[in-house]
Amino acid sequence: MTTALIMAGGKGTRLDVDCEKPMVKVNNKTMVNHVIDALLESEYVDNILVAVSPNTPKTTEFLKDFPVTIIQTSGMGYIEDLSEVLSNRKYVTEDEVIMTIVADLPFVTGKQLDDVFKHYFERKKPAMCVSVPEQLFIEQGIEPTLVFDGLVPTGVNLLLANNDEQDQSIYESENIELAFNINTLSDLNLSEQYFKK
Ligand SMILES: Nc1nc2c(ncn2[C@@H]2O[C@H](COP(=O)(O)OP(=O)(O)OP(=O)(O)O)[C@@H](O)[C@H]2O)c(=O)[nH]1
Ligand SMILES: [Mg+2]
Repeated sequence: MTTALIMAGGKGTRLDVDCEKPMVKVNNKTMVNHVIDALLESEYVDNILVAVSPNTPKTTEFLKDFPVTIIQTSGMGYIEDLSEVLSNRKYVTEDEVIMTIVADLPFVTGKQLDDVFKHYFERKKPAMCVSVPEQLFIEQGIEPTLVFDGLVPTGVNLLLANNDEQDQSIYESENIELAFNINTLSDLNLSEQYFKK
C-alpha cells in the first residue's frame, strides 16, 4: 500500500494574488488538479490524501468531487501539519510508504513520479529526498526558489509513516518539472512561458 499526501494548506503569502495558491490555474487547470492527475496516473499510488487547512477553504470545496481523502489540518506550518497527519492512524499505518508532495508543481507527471518510486524501492532506505540539478534550471532560464549545494529540492519526498528519525538518501532526478514550483508571480509568469515551450 502506497499513499500520497498532498500538502495544500499554506497561506500562499509570497504569491501576491487574490486566490488560494493551490487554486491558481496554470494552462487552464488548477495546480492542485495537475498534481492529483499525476498521482492518479502513477502506477504506485493507491491512495491520495490532501492536507488542507483554514487557509484554503476554496481548495477544500473544490476537492470534494475528486477521488481523494480531505484532511483538515491546523495550518500552523508545513512540518507541524505533516506530522499531525503521519501520526494519525486513521489515515496512515505505521509501516506505510508515503510520498509527500506540494500542491504547486503544475508540470509533474505520473511517469516522473513512478521513476521516483522505482528509485526509492531500489535503495531500501526508509526516506528519500528528491532534488534536481540547478544547472537544468539555468539552461531553461528558470529561476529556482531554493538551491542547496547546486541542487534544487523538489516538493517530493518519500518516507515511512512512523515518526522516527529516518536514514535518508538524496535522489538527483533529471526532471526539472519535479522542482519547478510556483511561489511568486515571477514563477507564475515563467511557468506560462515554460508551458508554451
Ligand atoms: N496543510 C498545510 N499545508 C501547508 C502548510 N504550509 C504550506 N503548506 C503547503 O505546502 C506546499 C509548499 O508550501 P509553500 O510553497 O511554502 O506554500 P505556502 O506556504 O502556501 O506559501 P508561502 O506563504 O508563500 O510560503 C504548498 O502546497 C502549501 O499549500 C501548512 O501549514 N499546512
Ligand atoms: Mg510556506
